Amino acid sequence: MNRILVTGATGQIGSELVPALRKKYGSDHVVAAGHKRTPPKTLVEEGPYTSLDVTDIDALTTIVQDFHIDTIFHLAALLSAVAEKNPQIAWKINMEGLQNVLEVSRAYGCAVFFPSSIGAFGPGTPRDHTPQDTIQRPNTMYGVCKVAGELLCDYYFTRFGVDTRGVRYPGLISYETLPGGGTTDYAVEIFYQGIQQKQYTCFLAEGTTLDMMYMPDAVRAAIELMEADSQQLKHRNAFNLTAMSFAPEELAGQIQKHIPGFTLHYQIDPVRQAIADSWPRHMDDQAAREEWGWQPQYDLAAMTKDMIERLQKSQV
Ligand code: AKB
Repeated sequence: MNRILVTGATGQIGSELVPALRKKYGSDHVVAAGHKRTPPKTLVEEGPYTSLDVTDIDALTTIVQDFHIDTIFHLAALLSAVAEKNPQIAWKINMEGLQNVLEVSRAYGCAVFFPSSIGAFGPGTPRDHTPQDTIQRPNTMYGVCKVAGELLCDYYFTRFGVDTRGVRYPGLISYETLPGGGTTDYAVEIFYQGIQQKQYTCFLAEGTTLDMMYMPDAVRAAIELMEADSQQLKHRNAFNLTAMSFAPEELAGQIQKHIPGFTLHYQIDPVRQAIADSWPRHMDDQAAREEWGWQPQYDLAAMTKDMIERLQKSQV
C-alpha cells in the first residue's frame, strides 16, 4: 500500500480509518472521498479530500489516475435498515459502486478492501459459532448486496487477479461518528443517551445477542488484512470477524457500572428486530486468526469503559 483511496470516508468506519491510514502511510498518500455527509474539518485539512459518487465510474477513474492510487478501501454503502427502506437505491449504490471500484482496480492494478458484514448471513445460517463457510441466504437487500459483493470480489480475484480482500464486520461501536441506519446502531446510541439522560429506549428486544466490535479493532483489522502476506490467505472475501457478543441488557449492565442509575427500556422496531433475528449471535473467526493473525483487543468491559471515558471527555 502506497497511495490509498477511501470511499465513504465520512461514514462511521471511514472517519476513523482515514486518520489511521494517514498516520501510518503519510497524509498526502491517503485520499478521502465522501459524498453526502459534510466532512469533518480534520478530514479535509489533514490530507487530500474529494467528493465522489461511487456510481460515477468516470469520476472514480479520474481520482485513481490523478492520485496514482494503488489500494482502495471501498466503504461507501447504505446500511441494513436504510437499505430495507430503499432496496432499489441500495442495490444501485452498494452493487454498482462496488463493480465500478472493481473495474477501475482491474484497469489500474489496485488492491481492494471490501467490508462485508454479519448481514451476509440469513435465517438458514447456524447462529452460534457461525462457520466461515456456511449457508448464506440473507433475506434483506443489504445482505443480498453483501453476499453478491463477496462473490464479485472473489470473481475479480480468480478471473482478473485483482487483489481483493474483505471481512464480515459485526456491529461496530464508535465515539467519533454515529452510524447511519444500521440494525446494530442501538449499541452506539445507548452510550450517547446514557451519558446525557441516564436512560435509553432500545429498538431491539431483550435477549437479542449479536456479534460486536469496537472501532479501534475494526480499523486495525482492515489495515492488517490488507498488509497480510497474500500467500497465507486461503479465504479472501470475506473473513468472519468478531470481538464480543452481547444482548442489550448485558451492555446496559456494563454501562451501569460507570453510570449508576442508568436504566434500559424497550420499544421494539419490528423491521430491525426481524433483521437482527436473522443474523449470527456469535461467529467463528478462526480463519482470520489462523490466516492473518487476527486478535481483538477490546472485550465488552474494556470497550464500555473506553467509550464512556471518551464521550464524557468530549462533552466537557
Ligand atoms: C448494520 O447494522 O447494518 C451494520 C452491519 C452489522 O453491517 N452495522
